Amino acid sequence: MGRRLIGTLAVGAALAVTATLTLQSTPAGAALKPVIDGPDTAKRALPVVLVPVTDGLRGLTDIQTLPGAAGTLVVLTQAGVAWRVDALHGRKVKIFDVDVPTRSEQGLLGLALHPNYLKNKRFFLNYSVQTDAGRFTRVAEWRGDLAGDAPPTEHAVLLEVAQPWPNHNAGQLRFGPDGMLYVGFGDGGAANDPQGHGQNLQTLLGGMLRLDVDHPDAGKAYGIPKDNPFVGRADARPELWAWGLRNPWRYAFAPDGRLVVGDVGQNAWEEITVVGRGENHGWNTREAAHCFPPDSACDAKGMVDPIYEYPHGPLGSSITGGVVYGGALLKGLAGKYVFGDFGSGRLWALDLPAAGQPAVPTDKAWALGRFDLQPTAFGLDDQGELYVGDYGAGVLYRVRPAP
Ligand SMILES: [Ca+2]
Repeated sequence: MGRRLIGTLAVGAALAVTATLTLQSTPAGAALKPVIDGPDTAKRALPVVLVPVTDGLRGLTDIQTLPGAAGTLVVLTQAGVAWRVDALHGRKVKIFDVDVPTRSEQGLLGLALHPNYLKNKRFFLNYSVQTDAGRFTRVAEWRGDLAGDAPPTEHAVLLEVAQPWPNHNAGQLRFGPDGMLYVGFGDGGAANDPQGHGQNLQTLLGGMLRLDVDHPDAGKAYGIPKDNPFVGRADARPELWAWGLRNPWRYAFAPDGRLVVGDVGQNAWEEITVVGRGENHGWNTREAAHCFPPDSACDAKGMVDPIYEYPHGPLGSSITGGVVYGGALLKGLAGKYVFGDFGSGRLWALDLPAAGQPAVPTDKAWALGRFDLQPTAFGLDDQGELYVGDYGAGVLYRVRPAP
């Protein structure tokens, strides 16, 4: 790619515009074309192509917008490297790395910039730690300029939560429109939630936490927001905002402020759920909108069902939650929630139901295509344009309309 640009530029400055177009339309490999097949043929289609931006990102785990520089992203890999990617030119620079275990779903899993990052250079990381004492999820505040040359450093540890197994660590971090940091935890791992963390309010596992990183409580690196639902209750952790989650691997806030979570299912159902204050999202009594185990007569009283679900099978086996599209290139996707499945490589878009409306039937999503892809993360650049990361091949793709 670089050789091609240099070669074209060498012909003369008059070709510089051509060279730029060539660079943007044919980076690092051929675009992936959509296949709409199987159960997706019953859906409305919005086919897209995936144009490679850059490769060398094997084990890609997170894609975040870096404000202040057009088309710039921060991309994480499971092995612990944070890359700065110039998506307009397909270039990437290693910013820093973290020494992490990578067995199963352990690793460097999520990054969130403080809402005032451009001024205070504070950001937050979610990564795995393994010591003689066991496995942990660490959420830590880091400080430094992600656009600069000096590597940032860890400033304070907010949380270090024991993880009984190496899977179901969740890993996303997001600031809400309320300025609070939302930290999702899986159920601790193995299968079927053997220790019952999902329905236990005294553990952070299986929960969505809400932390105030600007007003720390005495002796802590974060504060408990006074309006968290379990403040003052002896039988529940005050960090919890919601519970009953299995593995909220990826989640994001919609422009209307709702927290939209892709909660990975067990053996039968994948789900998208809107997580609100004090809500019980069902696991391990419910798998999406169904009793768990499937032959049980579960009591779902007080539990919140997902807004969307799909069964395991040709559609997939492991949801990767996405983002609400906010760009200009993909006109059909405006305002839609874009997500995918890690197992099938299918991408979809959903019109989020109005607040308070019930689950959307499975045929109401839009099919974007099936690709040779293991999607682990979706991201938006500063223009709201959409990217998706391939875990296995380590390629970052820009999503474009199909010709
Ligand atoms: Ca659920």
